[in-house]
Amino acid sequence: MDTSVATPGTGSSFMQDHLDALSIRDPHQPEFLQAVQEVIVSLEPVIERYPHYGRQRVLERLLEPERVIQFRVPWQADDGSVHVNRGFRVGFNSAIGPYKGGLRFHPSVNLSILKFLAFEQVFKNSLTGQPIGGGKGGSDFDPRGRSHSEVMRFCQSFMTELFRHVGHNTDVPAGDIGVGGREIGYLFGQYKRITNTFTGVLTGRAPGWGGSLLRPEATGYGAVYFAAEMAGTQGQTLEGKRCLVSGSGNVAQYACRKLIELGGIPITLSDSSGWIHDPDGITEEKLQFVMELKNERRGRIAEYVERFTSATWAPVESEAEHHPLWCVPAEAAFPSATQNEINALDAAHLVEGGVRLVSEGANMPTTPDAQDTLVDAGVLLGPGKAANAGGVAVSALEMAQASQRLRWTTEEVDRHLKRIMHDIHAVCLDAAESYSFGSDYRHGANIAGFRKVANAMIDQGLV
Ligand code: NDP
Ligand code: 2IT
Repeated sequence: MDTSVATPGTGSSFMQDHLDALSIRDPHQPEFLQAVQEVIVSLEPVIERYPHYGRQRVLERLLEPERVIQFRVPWQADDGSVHVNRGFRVGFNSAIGPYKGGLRFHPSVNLSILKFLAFEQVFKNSLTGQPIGGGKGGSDFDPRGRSHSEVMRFCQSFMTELFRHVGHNTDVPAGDIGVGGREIGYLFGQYKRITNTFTGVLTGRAPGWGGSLLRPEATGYGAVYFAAEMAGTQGQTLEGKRCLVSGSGNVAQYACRKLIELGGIPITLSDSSGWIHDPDGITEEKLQFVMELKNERRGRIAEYVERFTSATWAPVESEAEHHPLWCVPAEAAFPSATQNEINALDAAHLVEGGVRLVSEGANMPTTPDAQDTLVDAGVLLGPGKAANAGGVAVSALEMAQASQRLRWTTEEVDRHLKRIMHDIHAVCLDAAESYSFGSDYRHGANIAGFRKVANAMIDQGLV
């Protein structure tokens, strides 16, 4: 099939031509197409300014993953029943370093979702300033309700195929939804056993066996540091600001902790069953309860209101037109659950409720029309590929520590994380301004992320 497209930079059909070509190739990958659309919309002026990008077809090459691996993952449940899941690893781009990105275990996982995540990761990783390419993987395995031994057997089976495709200089996976410290442990154990090596093949390891201090905290902390940078451009801080946080997993928990530390007031959390509103604010003590509930007992956020009577819980309908969490009046929002969790109606509610700043802890949590609603209303919007880059940035620091066989202190890692988030913010603003996109961080992140990868691809020839 000839999927070639018109020479870029030739007018307003630039984006449409690329999307049309891509939708012919991947008609059933809506999340991937959405992620691509969100990036291409920023790149036309870049390709006009640097025509060799067009001649070298850098964008067309960048839109095609370098490799996609799919495999069978058979495993046995505690009751003896046999199950088969799908495993994936997408190596999207290795121009600036080995593939780097998380593994997601969730029943919704498919190739479209992993390609969108891996594509985003290419730009995010470039923005961190660290030498890491972009990748993502995972499985449609649902860890919810599974025992520790079932999760262990699943992870072992998953790694029994994945091991031949990854490596500390080739592809370095980490966590994402449904994959935390427990899963990384089981995956690492199996990799070590099969390969007879102890290397930094995975990040998010426990500090006792090669992990970096502050890696669990890094994504949530980074999203709050990014928000503080955005607020700083208006001469403001996060102090006293009521903050809507969605999700109640890794990113949401540590976003809450850093908000509390900086004087912000997180007032909501959620999971896929419902959401809580605590108008008195989620304090460190309440957060400790949430962490024990979600990370140890693996319970539901509904239990929060049994313990803290100041709060209310409400269920969410998966087919609902909007999510009521985004109707709560507040000054800032940290979507930290999953993709497309804020639609245009939710965005209108955020604006009506007084939100002036949104920092995306999750990947692509805001639909494109919702983003436009926010930006048009003057809301400062930190896109996920910039705002949540702290997690992968500290993963890269974990790789550096593993190579050196050294361990940095919490203070050292935090200093690096703060600096990296500060730099990403500055680089995004600078790129947006130099292409006349004002202070629209979306364009800045896309352009700055793209330039570094595109230049590396050209330097390395047609590979
Ligand atoms: P966790 O698995 O720790 O937590 C995920 C949270 O989001 C849970 O509360 C979960 O609820 C909720 N959630 C997941 N899927 C859905 C859904 N389809 N609908 C509603 N709620 C949902 O994952 P993380 O906190 O690590 O990841 C959250 C987001 O942050 C993701 O978008 C991820 O890609 C992104 N991210 C994560 C990084 C990391 O370092 N972990 C780095 C950068 C981005 P339930 O328990 O009911 O499923
Ligand atoms: O989306 C992400 O950036 C992550 N899930 C973290 C990836 C990583 O390699 O730490």
